[in-house]
Amino acid sequence: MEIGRIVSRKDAKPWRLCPPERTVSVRAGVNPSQWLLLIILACPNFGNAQSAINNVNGRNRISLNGRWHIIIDPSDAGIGNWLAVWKDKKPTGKHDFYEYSFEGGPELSVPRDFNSQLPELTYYESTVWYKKSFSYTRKANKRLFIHFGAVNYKADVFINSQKIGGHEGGFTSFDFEISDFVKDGENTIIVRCNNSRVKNGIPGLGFDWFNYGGITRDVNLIEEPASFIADYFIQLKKDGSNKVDGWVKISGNTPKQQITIEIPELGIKYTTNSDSAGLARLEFPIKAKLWTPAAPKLYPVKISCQTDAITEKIGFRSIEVKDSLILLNQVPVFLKGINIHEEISQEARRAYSEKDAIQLLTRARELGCNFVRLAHYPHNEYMVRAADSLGLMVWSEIPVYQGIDFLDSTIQRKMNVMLKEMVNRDKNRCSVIIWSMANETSPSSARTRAIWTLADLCRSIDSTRLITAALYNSGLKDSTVIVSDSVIAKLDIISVNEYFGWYTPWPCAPENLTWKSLFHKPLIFSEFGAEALYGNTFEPKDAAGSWSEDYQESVYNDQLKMFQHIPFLAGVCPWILSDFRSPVRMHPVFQKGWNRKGLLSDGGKKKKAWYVVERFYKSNP
Ligand code: GCB
Repeated sequence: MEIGRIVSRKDAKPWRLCPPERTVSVRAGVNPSQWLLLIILACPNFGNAQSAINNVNGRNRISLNGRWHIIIDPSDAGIGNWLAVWKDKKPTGKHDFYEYSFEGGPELSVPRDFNSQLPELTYYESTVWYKKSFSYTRKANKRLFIHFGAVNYKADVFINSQKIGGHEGGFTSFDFEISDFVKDGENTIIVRCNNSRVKNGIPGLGFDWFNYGGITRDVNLIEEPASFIADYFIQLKKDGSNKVDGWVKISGNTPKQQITIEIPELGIKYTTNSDSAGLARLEFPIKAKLWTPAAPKLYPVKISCQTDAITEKIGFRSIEVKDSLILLNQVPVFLKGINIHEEISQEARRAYSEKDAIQLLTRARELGCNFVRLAHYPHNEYMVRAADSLGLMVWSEIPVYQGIDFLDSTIQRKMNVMLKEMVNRDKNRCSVIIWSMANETSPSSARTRAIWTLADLCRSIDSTRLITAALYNSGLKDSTVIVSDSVIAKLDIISVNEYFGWYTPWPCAPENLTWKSLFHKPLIFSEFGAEALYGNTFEPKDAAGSWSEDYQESVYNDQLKMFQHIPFLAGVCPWILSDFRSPVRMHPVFQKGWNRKGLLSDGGKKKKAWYVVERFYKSNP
């Protein structure tokens, strides 16, 4: 199965497939790059990609969360025709038996990773089959979709024993129209989830986090009218003109409709018309209270057409770079950040709920942050929605991580799909200010070409945000670091992961280390830090590279000394909020399968370095 690819049967209604008859004619006042955007968005299935329905919780939905029957299938035998687990056959007599059964076996909670639910699945990386039944009554003029928040890493979905599609990629949402597959009465959904590492997967074979598998996010049925508001983009333009720029997309048999956008608190009622492709462009002035971390104002916005209406809260802000400054609403802002993995360390599991999201982001606020980097993959939608309302700017990233083979011919298309899936879901979240294309990719011409392609694609579908990629810290000569990676040419922000004091010894006193850049752009330290086992007194302070809290604290103090001397520094982002599980961290005393660079321990306790960061953030408004 290729990443993000719909394998809908011929007779399905793949509403996101770009109909062959769809043509886009050039209208006056729309420039070529805007048309590229419209074409991409009018055909969300562009490049075989699948873009999921967004604002799921704002739609008419039936949750399929809860207990699901499972079959653990380590050798992935159930997919073959001999066993054919998706057929869910039941024996009819003594000589008619099947060597599997969902009934009588274990159950798991959905959403939630499978590894943390059963001891035998702790380090499991292969197939688990999931099954759930639901009853449904078909309705005239209604369409039904099944939507998955995420399945790590590959999913194959069967309704009533018929395959309806598949998806590759563990951190983005996807859906299928199942109107023609459901029947009145009881229906069965079976999902084959496989979290095996894949050489040409994204991420690839090696990564420094726990490979939690399964149906890790919400599952919903979504019922829509025959023609419905499939998608929309409503954000403030970048240029400080206080104009909303965007579009609305209708899916269905009455694509030409009058579309209305209402923002009652601002007295706005804007109308426009969609074209024969169901697409309407919007542009209108707005006098809103702009969203900031200190005052994260969100407005209820209603989007309606003759056949459908949908509401959600949207904030308005602009984000730009000017020389080496990042400007939020035209005012320079310093990003006081923290990296976060999507994990509840105290329970050694993937975060999956709104409560989890609020717990993680509340700790970031407590630290004094105005910014979070959601590492290293798109997090649950609850995170970005909570960031909107809690007032945290967000960096969102696709898992193009370290060992990706940019020479592999399938990689670019997979990355493009994943990027579009990430942007599609969160494009209306004002908290998201940065899209990151990658983390720590070794410089090569293939890699630079690939990231530039991603950056161009990203700009063509969202011109309102900033683009970056976290880079290795290279270019150290004596006591000077020269930032020179050519990939930066197409990025808005230079982001460097540096581990002076941990992986790299300080070449001189931190305050004497000079940073120079070949680019006139803002710099963020997207990672820095050191490991410490909470409460560790085993290693004295003076033992170099020790795992003590004191050593970690001293690394942070040294980093602050270095920051003072970098005029183009626009933000910092320590690695990381909390200790996190990572099987590659094998030190038997200090790590035991955990990366210990957290400012918080796996039990949620503050280490000494926490206070260094907190003081720095809170004393620098
Ligand atoms: C990095 C990676 C991050 C690792 C971290 C570490 O540079 O981006 O994924 O977890 O270093 O702790 O080594």
